[in-house]
Amino acid sequence: MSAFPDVEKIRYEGPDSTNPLAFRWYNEDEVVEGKTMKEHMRFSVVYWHTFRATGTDPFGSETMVRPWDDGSNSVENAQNRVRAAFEFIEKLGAPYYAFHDRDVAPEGSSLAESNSILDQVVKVLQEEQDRTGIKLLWGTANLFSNPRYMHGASTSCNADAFAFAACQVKKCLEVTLELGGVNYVFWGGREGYQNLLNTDMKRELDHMARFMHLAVDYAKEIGFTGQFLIEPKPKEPTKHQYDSDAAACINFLRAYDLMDSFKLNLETNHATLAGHTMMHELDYAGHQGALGSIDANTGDLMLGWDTDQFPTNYYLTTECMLTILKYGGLMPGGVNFDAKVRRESFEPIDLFHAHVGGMDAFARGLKTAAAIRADNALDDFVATRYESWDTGIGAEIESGQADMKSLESYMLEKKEASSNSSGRQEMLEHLFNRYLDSVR
Ligand code: XLS
Ligand code: NI
Ligand code: NI
Repeated sequence: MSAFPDVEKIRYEGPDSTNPLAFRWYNEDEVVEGKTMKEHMRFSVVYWHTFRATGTDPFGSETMVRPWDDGSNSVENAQNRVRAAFEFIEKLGAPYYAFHDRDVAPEGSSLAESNSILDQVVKVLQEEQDRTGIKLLWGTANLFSNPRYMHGASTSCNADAFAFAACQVKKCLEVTLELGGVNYVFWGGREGYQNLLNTDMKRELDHMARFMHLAVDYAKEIGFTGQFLIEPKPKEPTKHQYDSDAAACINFLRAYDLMDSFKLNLETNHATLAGHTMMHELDYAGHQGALGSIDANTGDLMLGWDTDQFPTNYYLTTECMLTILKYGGLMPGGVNFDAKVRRESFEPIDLFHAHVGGMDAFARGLKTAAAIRADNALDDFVATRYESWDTGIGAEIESGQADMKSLESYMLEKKEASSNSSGRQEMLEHLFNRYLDSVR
């Protein structure tokens, strides 16, 4: 039985198409900077929002109409849902998907039962992967929904919560390996605090690092060679999450000797909550050699929480792709739509509208970014802006030849620093718009 009987495979029809269920920009075989769009973007659909979100909010109940889902926690329903999910992803033409253990399979009444339920669903995930060629971008364990994690998982004051979470990660790593997943993500949903009066922050951070080391060691033991990723987010559900932004994560990874094993999975709405732009987070991770993957979405600047909306803003997607290209792309990550349709967009077809719009926005962002790069439109300006560092005193400072005394003699002789040149921000913003206008 088809879950989406009225939808055909989404096709590329070019920029002049007025068909809302066609791509105007995402042409998977089109080559940009030597790679196809499909290889650049590695689009991925998330299981949790797209197949598990019911439309509840703190003030209202379910709104989503999902005819393939009987709403029960049975294994059979979970297995049928997998078939509906793969029909959706295949018709959309996304090559990847991502899941939490608890979104694909319901939790049982004990660890053993939960593991066995997960195995029964993984069997169908494997069948559907084989049937369609769709691959797993990443797996992750849900270490935040169950009440046992109310104080955190690896950072809980309750050592048993840590132990249970470790078992969940162990199992989820095994399953991710079995399904050929290319990454494994840690998003520290409750790894933080609500109040420092009851919190031993140092001890919690030490425990979180221990947890990550256990995962890295176990991955080696079972032969999982996928990339480990941490996903920064500053708050929600906790007041403060330890993985608050790219810089905080990288500091944590360095301090606990985990830099070699981890990269970052950056999410746009999380960047916004941290008071940064996504471009900032991407550049920070990029220049630290830690750019892994992205959770593509967008927030609402009027609202202070993770609204997880689909990205449609070309300015944003161009900034993202400009920075991703700058650092050589997202291998082995991808553009993962950690985004959900609004609770008012309750029909199954809205899932297609949302993803088609997001994929197109990113594809156009890629083309615009590539056009800017082809002309060196920003790079040349930036190179000239910093040219005082290429020779003379600048080069001496960069190479470590200068010291305080040599700098003093230099400036005593020169008397005053050379004059500055304009940053030309407004000119560059206008130039950026010109590329947004002209891309076809
Ligand atoms: C929540 C996070 C979550 C992670 C996966 O805000 O974005 O969905 O991506 O655990
Ligand atoms: Ni996310
Ligand atoms: Ni999020």
